Amino acid sequence: MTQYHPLTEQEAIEYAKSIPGLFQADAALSSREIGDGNLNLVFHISDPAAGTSIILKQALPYAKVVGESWPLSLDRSRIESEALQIEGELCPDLVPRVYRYDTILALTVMEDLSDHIIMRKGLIERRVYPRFAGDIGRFLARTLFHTSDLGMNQQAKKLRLQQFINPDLCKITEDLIFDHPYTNADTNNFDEAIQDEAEALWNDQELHLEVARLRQGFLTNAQALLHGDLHTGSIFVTEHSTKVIDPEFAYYGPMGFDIGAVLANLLLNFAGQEGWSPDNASRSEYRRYLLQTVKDVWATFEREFRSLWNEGCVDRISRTPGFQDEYVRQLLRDTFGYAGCKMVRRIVGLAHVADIDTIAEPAAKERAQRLSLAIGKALIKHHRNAASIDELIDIAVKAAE
Ligand code: SR1
Ligand code: MG
Repeated sequence: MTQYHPLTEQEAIEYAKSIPGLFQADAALSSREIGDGNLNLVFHISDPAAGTSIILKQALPYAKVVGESWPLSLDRSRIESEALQIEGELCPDLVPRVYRYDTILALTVMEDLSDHIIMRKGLIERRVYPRFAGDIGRFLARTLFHTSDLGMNQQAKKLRLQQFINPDLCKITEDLIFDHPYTNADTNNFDEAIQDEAEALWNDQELHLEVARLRQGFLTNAQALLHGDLHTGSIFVTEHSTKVIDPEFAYYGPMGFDIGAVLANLLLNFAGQEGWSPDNASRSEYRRYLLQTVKDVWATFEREFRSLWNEGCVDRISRTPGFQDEYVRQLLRDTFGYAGCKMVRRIVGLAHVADIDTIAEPAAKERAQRLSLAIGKALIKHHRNAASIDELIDIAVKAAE
């Protein structure tokens, strides 16, 4: 196929068959478009007789969630496949295998992870993932360290930065996370019941100042190659395995943005526990699990990041005693701030999360929304003074009391 166009399910089969080694030539393949995200087509192609399958992900030239009025560059597909490749070199067990990238069709063919479940869904079902904190902490430490000036040659890093210039997707984040929730923007989307909360966000100058500082970091701090959208819908899990998918928002930005995304989404589920019903496992027990996971993610990240630094920092002057402690302290502060921004946007902004939106009882949903905003705002306001991950736990626990 020589020209870009969105594939049909049948064309996806023909495409899959044209790739040598994936399926038998005479296999009777079936194809389903299963994309439920905001931006892309996702085809699940399987050979039921052989029990084999693959995923074919194709970018659309606009944001699917809004429509053709919001054009988006197809280059994000290249960015996603190249980010997956780098992540795969650094953490082979934590990302799907990529079989092919097609520049013209803006399409990536990759491993099918249907034996896993999207983590957000798992958390909504109140499942427990014993490997998750260790795996994601290691993923964060390795991908962020090795793509930064600490872990790679600084001239090579500048060239890599060039490879990941991602203006359209950064613009989505700049608007939907760092701007629109703090003004009466058309894209905002919130329940009438929390109109008072939205207006409070629009008028809180102290909050705006902190968000402006965090936004500035997102715009200018090219610290490491980020995943860029590391929420629990971008992570597949089982009890024994963790796989990070969807790095189409990848760009060079502040490390705390990725770490904060993971923690924010655990905390959104924490807030969503307001939708608890007596036939589920105890709400407080599950909340303890979530908060312990938050602590373990940070602890693993910090331990692994420091050990990578101690064993392999490529920058002589960065090895000066005291600099590592200062650097990690700043990462913690950024993590608090970006986690807060990511919580606020999921309640009043364009794109929400199922952890909150699927709560059936309106009063419980409203409580969960208010709790998310309370935690998010407190994290943003406190972020420049953050000194320990325990403070984040305290903020969540106190807000839920
Ligand atoms: C228009 S895209 C909305 C959101 O979906 C993605 O997952 C990102 O989080 C983006 O902000
Ligand atoms: Mg995505």
